[in-house]
Amino acid sequence: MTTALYRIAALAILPAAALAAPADPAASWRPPVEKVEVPPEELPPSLQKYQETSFRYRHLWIPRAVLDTWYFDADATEWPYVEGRPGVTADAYGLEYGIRNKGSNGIFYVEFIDASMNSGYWDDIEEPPDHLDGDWLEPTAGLGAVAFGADYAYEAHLVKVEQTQGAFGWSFLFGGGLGMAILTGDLNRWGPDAAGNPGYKRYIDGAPSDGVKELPAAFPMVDVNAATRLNFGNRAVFRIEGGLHTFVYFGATVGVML
Ligand SMILES: [Ca+2]
Ligand SMILES: [Ca+2]
Repeated sequence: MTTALYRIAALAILPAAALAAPADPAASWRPPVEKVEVPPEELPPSLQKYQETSFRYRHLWIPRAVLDTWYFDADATEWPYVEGRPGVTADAYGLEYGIRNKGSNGIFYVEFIDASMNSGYWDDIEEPPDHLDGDWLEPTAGLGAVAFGADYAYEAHLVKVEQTQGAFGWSFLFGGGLGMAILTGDLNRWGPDAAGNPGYKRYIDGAPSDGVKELPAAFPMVDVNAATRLNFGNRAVFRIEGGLHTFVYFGATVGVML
């Protein structure tokens, strides 16, 4: 009986003893893993994380070739009005908050898009052409949009700031993003009347407008961006950029790094 108890006790102790036994140091020795924690401020400047606040300006437009898809212009045979179709241009003034890390940039923006379109005659394309059924459109003073959105950009460093002892960096950025624009202001509209007077004649004659043109209350901002960026001493940044911001654009951004 006591022998059996000893055996049971031995069976219970054996695994515990095996676990407790000191491992053969020669068998288990591995070179220690060198896990060096570099403090973020000791990373090379081009690898550090930064925040940035910036002011930006962009000139936006819709290329005439794109508008030609839907509207006749002065080069159409029998274009009836003395002036050609107006251009669609705007100036956008925005604020940005940016966060960067190595080659990645996240940019959040809010901006006011101020339309700089002249009033004029917009003749829709149809077959056979009817050049007298177009609209005279006159923007109100506040025509534009308030836009906000987010962009991602990959950054390729040509000159890293640490290569110039922190004085200067130069990089290229490529990316895109999405946003939303809320339309402001209106386009007053003069169409043709039942007597066959075209919209431009009714406008010149001082007839009251037919109301405002139906426009979407909001539209998406679709961004495809290419930029070159100058970094002055990891303090100030200057970017020149262009691409697609729903409209075609080029612009510049000046900011401070935080
Ligand atoms: Ca028509
Ligand atoms: Ca037409």
